[in-house]
Amino acid sequence: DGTDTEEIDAYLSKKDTETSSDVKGAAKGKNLILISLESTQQFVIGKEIGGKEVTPFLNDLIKESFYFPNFYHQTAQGKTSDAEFIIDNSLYPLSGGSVFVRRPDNEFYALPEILKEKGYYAASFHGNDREFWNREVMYKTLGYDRYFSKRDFNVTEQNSVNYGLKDIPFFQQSVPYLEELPQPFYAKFLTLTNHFPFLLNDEDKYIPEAETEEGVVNRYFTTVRYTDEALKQFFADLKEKGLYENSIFVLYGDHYGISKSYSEALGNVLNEEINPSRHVAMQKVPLIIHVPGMEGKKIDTVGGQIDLRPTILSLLGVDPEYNTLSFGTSLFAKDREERVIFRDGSFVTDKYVYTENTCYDKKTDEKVKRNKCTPYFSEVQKELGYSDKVILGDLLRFTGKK
Ligand code: GP9
Ligand code: MN
Repeated sequence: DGTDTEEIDAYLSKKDTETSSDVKGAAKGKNLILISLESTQQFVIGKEIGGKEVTPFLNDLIKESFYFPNFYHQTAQGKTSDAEFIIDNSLYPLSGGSVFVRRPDNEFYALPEILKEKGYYAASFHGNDREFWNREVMYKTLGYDRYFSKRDFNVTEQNSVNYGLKDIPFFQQSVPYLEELPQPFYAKFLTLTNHFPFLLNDEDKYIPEAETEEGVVNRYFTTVRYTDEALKQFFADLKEKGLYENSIFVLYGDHYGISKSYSEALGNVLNEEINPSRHVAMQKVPLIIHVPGMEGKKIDTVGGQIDLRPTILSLLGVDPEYNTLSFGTSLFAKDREERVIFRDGSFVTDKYVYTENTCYDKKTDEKVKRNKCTPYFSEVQKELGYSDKVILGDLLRFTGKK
């Protein structure tokens, strides 16, 4: 009810660090192109397999982009849909199921709705069936004007693999649609090829597979490499069509691709032993924000998907008052609290990692006394609890700006 809203508002207002950013409004009025990189974890960046780069295009793009090497996914059972939900709403996912499936009738005040107030058009692109993750319904709730899904693309047996349309034809076929959108637009692209169990036709393998005892781990790097190629072609197409200069690009990994059960094989490829603290580090996903014309910069701040909406709004120069009931803070803000909270109550700070009821030193990954982590406990629980209240109590009915 209203009391909850006030209490949560009061808590969240203490987080606002917007004023200290120096890129605020740097991309005002530009198109926003968001690219969700299916199952892409940060360890592929700069990595080589058989002497070949796994992400040659991204490695180059990073040099001319804001790059956040300490950025984590925060998804739970809703996987891709959780990532979409977190980013558009700056709320945590639920601990069970997907908000897309469980709460499509809620009132939200999501990124598409916010940007539409600034004259934007919002569309999502994805080569799978439109009902998957209840997107067809939830996208309307979140304010998307148009969903380009499988039925909008030419999908054949030849140009698909695993869940659907391969990433290269997906981007190729999307460009003509993108050209027709009213500008400025917010366009979201969900890649698909790098999905478990990472299947690929031979002609799409640009690098050899890794050599461990787990096929899943071995194939993972080749499918990531394929998506990298798709991105390269997409950027080239956008430049040719004149859509590049007027746009900013936000590329992020949606969640892990290699689950805990493959830790041993993954550890072999990465030359390390993956203890619980390192397993948390494996939840880092790439975050690349590319603003044509702006110089590249590595930003080390610890953050997560929940911080993306305020980060994007800041860059686009949208007044923070539109960032209603937001649990994140702009990654560009200099005085932000460095912390990321996971759905299961694990968390990472600038110094510590807390997971499986154990506190670790982040630098050494060694166990440390529990009392190093206890000061964060109540805040972590409070934050997850408040976010749940917003979703389960449908609190944006009372507070969303319309
Ligand atoms: C399917 C795509 C992948 O449409 O979102 O689903 P995931 O299993 O990663 O949530
Ligand atoms: Mn996914």
